[in-house]
Amino acid sequence: MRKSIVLVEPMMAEIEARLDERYDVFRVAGGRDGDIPADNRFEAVVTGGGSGLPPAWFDRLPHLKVVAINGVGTDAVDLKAARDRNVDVTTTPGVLAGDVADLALAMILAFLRKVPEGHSLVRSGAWQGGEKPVLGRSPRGKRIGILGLGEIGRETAVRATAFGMSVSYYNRSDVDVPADWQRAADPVALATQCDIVVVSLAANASTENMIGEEFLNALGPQGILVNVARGALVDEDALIEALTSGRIAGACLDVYRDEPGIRDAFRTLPNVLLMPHQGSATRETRLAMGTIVLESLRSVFAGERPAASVFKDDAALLPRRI
Ligand code: 8YV
Repeated sequence: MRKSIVLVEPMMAEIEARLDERYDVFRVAGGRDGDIPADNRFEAVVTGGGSGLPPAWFDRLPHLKVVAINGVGTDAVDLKAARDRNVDVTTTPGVLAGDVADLALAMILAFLRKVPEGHSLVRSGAWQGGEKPVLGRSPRGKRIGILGLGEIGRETAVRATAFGMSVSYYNRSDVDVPADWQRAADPVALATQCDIVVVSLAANASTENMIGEEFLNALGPQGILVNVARGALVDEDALIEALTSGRIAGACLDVYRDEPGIRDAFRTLPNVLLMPHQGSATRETRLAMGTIVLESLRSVFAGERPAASVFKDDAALLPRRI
């Protein structure tokens, strides 16, 4: 009998076509739990890292075997509830870190070199009319701080060195790093010693609001905050205050606490660069992610433990790096 699955977020057409070939796919736009029929035989939910799974679905889906996340963040899925019910949870490891790091660097360079401002100046005709562009800042010699040295943080640091930046990092556990990368004692120390801090930590109870007033004060009036991880890591009230008062120079944000909703202030402040959660959004990477999702579903339905299961070891329920 064909398996029935729930698809929470649209995927690439090629991947959705494979899903439709193999399974009966029930599409729930935006993860509204009211849309799930009471009497259902859904055995899998395919969802995004940000969308996850509403907790109530565990009760609404009595036949659920796997939550396949098309991403690496597990913060929007209750892992303990899944494990208690013997529901596997899979992610897409090993394929997206490079793209997320590329976006972090793209935003940093765009911010420093005033790419959005220059684009608008030319588009509006103001440059042709004689208005002068403002000077940017060079990345060379800047100190970049990586908050969370997982795969994404590491890829970001390597790229930053190519633009002449020196690397500091904060990571809870010991990690092997090149000799010239400096380890900071804690996140505030990292902010103190850096010009730019990139947030690349997983969101969980112990990291929520890690970027608050104290951190932002330490980053200082020349400092730039870059978030490619999760909005929940940042106290957005404190960030808006710091951006408004000039206690930090700016922020480059790809993620927000209530996506796709964002705080009004972010839309009007001149010193922010905004992206709509596009870190992993390239055709190549989304294809690779979707391929892992397809393989995870295949293996669960074949009675195998998927290679991308987060329950391969007991560390799954502990705070982790991304
Ligand atoms: C994706 C993500 O944008 O990996 C994650 O956790 O949030 C992103 O890669 C998302 O999973 C697709 O919705």
